[in-house]
Amino acid sequence: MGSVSSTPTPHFHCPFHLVRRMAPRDAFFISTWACPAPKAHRTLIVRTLKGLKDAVSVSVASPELDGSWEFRHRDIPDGDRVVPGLDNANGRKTLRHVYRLRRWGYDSRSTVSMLLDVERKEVVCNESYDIIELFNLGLNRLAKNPDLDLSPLSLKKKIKDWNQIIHSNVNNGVYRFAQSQQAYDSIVNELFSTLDMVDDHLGSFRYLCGDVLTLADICLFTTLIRFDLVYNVLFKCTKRKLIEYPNLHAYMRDIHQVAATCNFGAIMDGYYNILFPLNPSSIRPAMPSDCEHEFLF
Ligand SMILES: N[C@@H](CCC(=O)N[C@@H](CS)C(=O)NCC(=O)O)C(=O)O
Repeated sequence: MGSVSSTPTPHFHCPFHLVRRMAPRDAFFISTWACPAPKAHRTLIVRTLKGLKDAVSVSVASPELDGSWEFRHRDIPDGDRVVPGLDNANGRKTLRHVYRLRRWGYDSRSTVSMLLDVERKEVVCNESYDIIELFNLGLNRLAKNPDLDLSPLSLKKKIKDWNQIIHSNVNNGVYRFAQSQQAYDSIVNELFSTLDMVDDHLGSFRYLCGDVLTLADICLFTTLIRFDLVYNVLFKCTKRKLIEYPNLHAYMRDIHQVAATCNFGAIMDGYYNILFPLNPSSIRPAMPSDCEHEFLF
């Protein structure tokens, strides 16, 4: 993660009907760079909401300057939230080593999130959206909240439509910049006109698809929560701050209270220390007080 690169293609998709059959207790281990990485963060939120903490253990890898992920302790107060640490499930030093545990080896990019079947030493999935769908319904017999459905059949179409908009214009939008002034200008406009549109929408609805929280909200939330802390400053998403959007900001606070899995220290440490070309000094900027963590509760 030494630089901002294109979204890697996942190699392991998981049709969850298949995984469900092979899911014995405690067989899962999800390895993820939890807080700095927005896509990995989704999986932690759904794991928490579904009550899968006992069934799915987590090891959090730290990003390194050479783009690899390492399991090592970083001095970040956890405030009861997931922070980078050791790989307790396999005792490996890097995520690449964990990928290579599989019988057939692995030579592609070692991305987070990754779900490993610890017993069989097999990578089950490394596509975050597949993992959250799996956690939502595929592991219900292990979940403490089996009745919670974040992707009900009646809302599937709406969720898909929102995901499409959010994925390209917002979630990936904040990363697609910096090739040229012209590219930057058009991306910035796309990003902010989408945020304007969502802010308007949230003036009439609590969540994207109406009054229930869905996977689409979780995918939007993990970008929003990083917006003022990181993207606004580091990625030059400067047209507006998120706190200037009244509905979006209230929505973000609302979801944050339901799914408090963020560690702001780990988010800032990850981006400002590691994205070298964008922040050569590694200096972490001071935030206005209403962007601080405590303010969100
Ligand atoms: N399609 C994947 C993309 C995951 C992804 O882009 N992971 C990034 C961090 S957010 C990563 O691990 N990058 C390391 C690399 O590309 O080598 C998903 O959503 O799970």
